Amino acid sequence: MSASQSTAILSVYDKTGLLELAKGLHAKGVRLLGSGGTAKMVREAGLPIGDVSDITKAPEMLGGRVKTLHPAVHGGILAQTSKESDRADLQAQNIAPIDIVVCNLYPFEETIAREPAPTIAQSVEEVDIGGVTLLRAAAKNHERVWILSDPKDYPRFLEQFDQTGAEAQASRNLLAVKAFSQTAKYDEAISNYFRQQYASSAGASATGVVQQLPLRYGANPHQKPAQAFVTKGEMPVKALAGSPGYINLLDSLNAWALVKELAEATGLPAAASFKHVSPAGAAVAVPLSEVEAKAYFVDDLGQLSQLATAYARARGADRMSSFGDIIGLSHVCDAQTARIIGREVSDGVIAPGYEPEALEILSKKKGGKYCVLQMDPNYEPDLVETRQVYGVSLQQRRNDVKIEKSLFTNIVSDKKDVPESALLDLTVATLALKYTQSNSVCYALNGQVIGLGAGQQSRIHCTRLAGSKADNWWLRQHPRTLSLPFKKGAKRPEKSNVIDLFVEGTVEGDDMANTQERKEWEAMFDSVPPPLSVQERREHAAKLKNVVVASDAFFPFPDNVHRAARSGAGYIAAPGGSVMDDACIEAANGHGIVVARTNLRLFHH
Ligand code: 93A
Repeated sequence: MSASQSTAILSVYDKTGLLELAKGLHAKGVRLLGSGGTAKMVREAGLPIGDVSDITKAPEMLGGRVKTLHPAVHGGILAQTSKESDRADLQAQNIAPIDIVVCNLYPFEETIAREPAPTIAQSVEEVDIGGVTLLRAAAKNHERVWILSDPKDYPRFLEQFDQTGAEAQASRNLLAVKAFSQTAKYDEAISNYFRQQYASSAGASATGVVQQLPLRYGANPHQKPAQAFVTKGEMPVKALAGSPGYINLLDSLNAWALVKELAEATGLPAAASFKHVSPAGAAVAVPLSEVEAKAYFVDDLGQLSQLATAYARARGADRMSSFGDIIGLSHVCDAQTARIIGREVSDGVIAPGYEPEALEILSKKKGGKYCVLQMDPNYEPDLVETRQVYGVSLQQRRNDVKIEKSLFTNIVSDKKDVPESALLDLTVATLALKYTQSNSVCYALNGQVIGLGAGQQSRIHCTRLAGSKADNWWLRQHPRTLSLPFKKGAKRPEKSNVIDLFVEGTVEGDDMANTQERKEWEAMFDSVPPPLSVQERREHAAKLKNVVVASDAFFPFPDNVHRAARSGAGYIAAPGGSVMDDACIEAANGHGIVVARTNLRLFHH
């Protein structure tokens, strides 16, 4: 071999394009060395190629487990030939530098996806060691070494190999990125496989290294398999009862984040009721009035614990939306909170712990299928979060911004006074938005969400939706709603539905007379109540005051402010930044509304 002759090591599982590449390299005077099968194929095509064992002086062994793992190979790849000491090391060991590495790996992912599933022993044999080492070593030394990890790159490489200087370096850099990404993806597939085999909650709890939570299915029942996992530390969520699905866990983790931050920001126990990855309600433990207790169906329970109060409020915000919710609790769940949960239709609960009696109550719910999740309260997520959409990874810094009272000090309206109660509500509303699918607008009062518009493409639609929910919430506290003459035995969800139709006025019109829906509605009463008149609605609406309205992005037009005012808005918090900011503030001034400009956008998806 001449001193200037380049050397390439070829070791590929996927032999696509191998012969064309070998021919091209040979034509450029490159010395070829190959591992067993690779060398055989090239040789049989009539091209000169040596065996890796020519330089290692050791045969492939252990049935192929050791082919290229040798200092003669890796010294040759890793040497920085610009360094005198490296050159001396190579010379002392009689090792020649290697300039090109061509490698792709055993098909681990394809193997484990096979039907019937391979045994663990069969999968183990597909874990490539030497190939990964070749890729990584060559990619590490990309200052000098070319690493070809994808047959698609061969033709272009044959042109690039003639490049020199910065141009060649730029090509090597990109090839290195590709190789690093390939080993990362390969290792991810391997760790994922073994995590599923060994580290699920059933198998690993004894060893204390549970990293995986099997999920019943993905977003839909046909999306199987599904799992949740962490790649470092332990899984922060444990299922004490039931088995969550994918959306259950999405709701649970968002609900936990929200209640944790609510409790931290306000110093009060907090609760949230989640559906489809947005809160239906969220609240902190502000004592309930008698009217609220009745409207929230908890007036039979007497004095409530703080946590039970927070949950009663969260659940009471929008009872229709909370049907089948995932509940988040900031503190250890007590028996009273569990009893309230026990009699509602719900899918699961996440809390930092459960008193024994509470756990007993919840574990019996839904015939034992109710999801009781325990969250590690000390868990801190990584600052960077990654997800995949349609095979593409998206990465961002987690939204770790803290929502505190100080966010609401930049008052831009004529009216300036923001009392403590409004500051609390602004905090609750803004934190709720942080965990609500955008666009979102939130109305809050008495430490709780009273109307939340989520996932709307238009802001005014969002403001209207949230406003109509707040109106509905308020009308549920109308004396006539509170005293609806339900027939005996009406169930809680049935009552919620009937009340909803009553306050919305849905079944009143002449066109509804004699309809099936109207008949079913009437059948729920001992005596059918007359509808709420326009006058009654107006008088009641006028009593709703001091409502806080927060928006996850600026209001583009004053119509939002006018709509908020119709549902008793006294305070608005929004980031600002619209060309219409001044017009919006003007509108707020007209209604006597205080506006806090937060300069903080809170989109969430
Ligand atoms: O079992 S291994 O991890 N041990 C090794 O030392 C080794 N070196 C290369 N597998 C090893 N390889 C892999 O062999 C390569 O990644 C490539 O996928 C395959 C090529 O084998 P052959 O040339 O015998 O077809």
